Amino acid sequence: YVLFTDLDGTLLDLHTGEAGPAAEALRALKERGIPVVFASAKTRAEQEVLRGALGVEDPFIVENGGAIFLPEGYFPQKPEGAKVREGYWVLELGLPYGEIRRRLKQAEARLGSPLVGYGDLSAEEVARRTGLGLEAARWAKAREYDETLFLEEPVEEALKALEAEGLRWSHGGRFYHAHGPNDKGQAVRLLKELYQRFWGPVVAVGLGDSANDRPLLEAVDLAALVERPEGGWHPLDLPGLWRVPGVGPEGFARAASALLEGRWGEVR
Ligand code: 2M8
Ligand code: MG
Ligand code: MG
Repeated sequence: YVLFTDLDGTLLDLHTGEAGPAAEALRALKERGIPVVFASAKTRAEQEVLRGALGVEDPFIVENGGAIFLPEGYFPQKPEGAKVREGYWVLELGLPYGEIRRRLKQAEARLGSPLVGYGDLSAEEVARRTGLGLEAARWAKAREYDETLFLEEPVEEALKALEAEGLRWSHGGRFYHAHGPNDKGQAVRLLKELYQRFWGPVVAVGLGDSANDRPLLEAVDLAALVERPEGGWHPLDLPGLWRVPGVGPEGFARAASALLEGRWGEVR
């Protein structure tokens, strides 16, 4: 097994950012040699902090599939096309942040009203609008492949303006994101192929909570949604999808134990 998981609202409580019971589940998975791959809208900087705190040492997918970071030497050979950077092999699937920002400015001109993203705001302002602490807001602002936007409803015109500039968008549970042609699913598929090439056949397991997890859940062999804080599951429908009881990290922990105990999908 290789477990691919979303962070906010899945491994982490959507509001407090705490892993709670999921921290223990991560230890159990590690003990059994099951890699846990974070697949999130969060930046490399944000994920590095979490990896440190939670003792996770596997590859990770940043900014809605913008890039895959593999610790250098994780596989016996550097994957084709990977760049060596700061102790990582990096597979880039997205557009550079600077290019996204440039296209957003063009989309703004097309739209005739501002498209406000993290790059337009101070860390203090990002902290205020997201509820992140100031330091965490700085890590969230360290974007490389995706811009988080504060859009006001109705969003249709704004999203059309992004598309007209060749950008794609996703919704991360709280915010809209503008990015290149990437999504979490492409990154998951590519990384699964690498695991299979170097380790042999693997069963890919995926956990998520919201709309931007659809591509991830479609890319795996066993998919599950955890509950949302408002109760119930995101209205996603996929064949074989397991709707795990338990909000965020509670659901994560339950799904992880089920996997380890060979009773995946049994609790409803
Ligand atoms: C944004 O991502 C979340 C999902 O993970 C969202 O869109 O709801 C990103 O800016 C991320 O980097 C940041 O940590 C998070 C804070 O809530 O918001
Ligand atoms: Mg989420
Ligand atoms: Mg996410």
